Amino acid sequence: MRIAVLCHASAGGSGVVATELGLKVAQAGHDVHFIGSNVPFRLAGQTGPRGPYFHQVGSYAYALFEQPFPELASTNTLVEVIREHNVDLTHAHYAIPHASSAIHAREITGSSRVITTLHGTDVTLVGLEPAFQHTTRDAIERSDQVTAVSHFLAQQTQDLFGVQRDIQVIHNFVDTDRFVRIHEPGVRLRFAQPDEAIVVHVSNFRGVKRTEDVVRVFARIASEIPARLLMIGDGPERARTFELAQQLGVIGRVHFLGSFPDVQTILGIADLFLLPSSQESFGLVALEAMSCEVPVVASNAGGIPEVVEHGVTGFTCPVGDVDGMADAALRVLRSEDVYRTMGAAARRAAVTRFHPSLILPQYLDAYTELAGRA
Ligand code: GMT
Repeated sequence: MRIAVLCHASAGGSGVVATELGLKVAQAGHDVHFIGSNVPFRLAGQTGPRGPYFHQVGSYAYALFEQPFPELASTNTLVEVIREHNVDLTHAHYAIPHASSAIHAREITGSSRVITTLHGTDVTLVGLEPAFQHTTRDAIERSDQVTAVSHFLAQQTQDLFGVQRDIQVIHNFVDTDRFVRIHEPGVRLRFAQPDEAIVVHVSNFRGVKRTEDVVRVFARIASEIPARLLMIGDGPERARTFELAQQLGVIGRVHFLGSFPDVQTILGIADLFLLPSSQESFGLVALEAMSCEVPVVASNAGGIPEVVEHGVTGFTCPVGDVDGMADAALRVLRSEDVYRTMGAAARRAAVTRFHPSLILPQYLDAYTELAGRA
């Protein structure tokens, strides 16, 4: 099959899923064409003359207009790719703007079916804004097939937009060969003394990630046991979060490491992963931590409980329950037994429920079915 992929290039879960899926589909022998204004975060260095391919969307600014028209440019590039490469279907990650562009390109070309994967932000945050409500609903309704990354998100989409159509739930997956425990002691020693616990958070530091809660939970942990917090990522809340770490007197134990794609290099040495988000349709990074045998303490927002099993692979608490999360974290970090049992259960869940071999066929079946439609 020949598949076009539209996704966001920035460091966010949807771009990661689109990239990891596209790479696996390409490995399975299909032609995959990524289309975007920039190479997606985790795709850098992986495209080539035998695919997967990357086609850059042109940009055009004209003095008369306040803004360029990026969605039209993206649709235009997609039309070119569909025609030049006989694309069978377009996989749009996000209802807006990508599914809208893909539907527009389908209308122009009269070919290339559209499969849309909803990731959360497109539905529960941006898509709900009055400025985008009609276009989001239209994109969901007129896609040929729609998938959502959790049962929670599928239900939310139906409830919030009154959408009647079928939404297939396909959970995200993790590459369990790449996301593994790192056993060399030297790697841990770069960040922590042997007696210190390593707590990790990874996100794009948007308000919904509640990164200040991460620091508050950590401050309580650090007041009781030796520990370090490694903060990976960057975004609008970074400065405020840094300031809070200073105010709480833990800044010497908190390391802001910035944003980078190979997060397994840090997750592989973590003892605990924190994800206190106020909204999360799935929580891909929690799954990546679990694959590295790391217990997760998270909020019970959205689809997180479909990933983190309370009391088994970690603990989930109500959003904002800093004390509850700190107590849960200390329960894990104080007991070698709890830590090892939960870490092993986390890895087992990643392998038995979210392995690519379980998830990839679901997408390939959906692709085959769509490509076969007249
Ligand atoms: O929240 C993020 O980090 C970015 C966001 C995105 O849209 O790229 O992630 C969403 O998609 C991920 C992959 O499916 C999910 O794991 C995240 O839970 C989801 N974020 C939200 O729902 C807020």
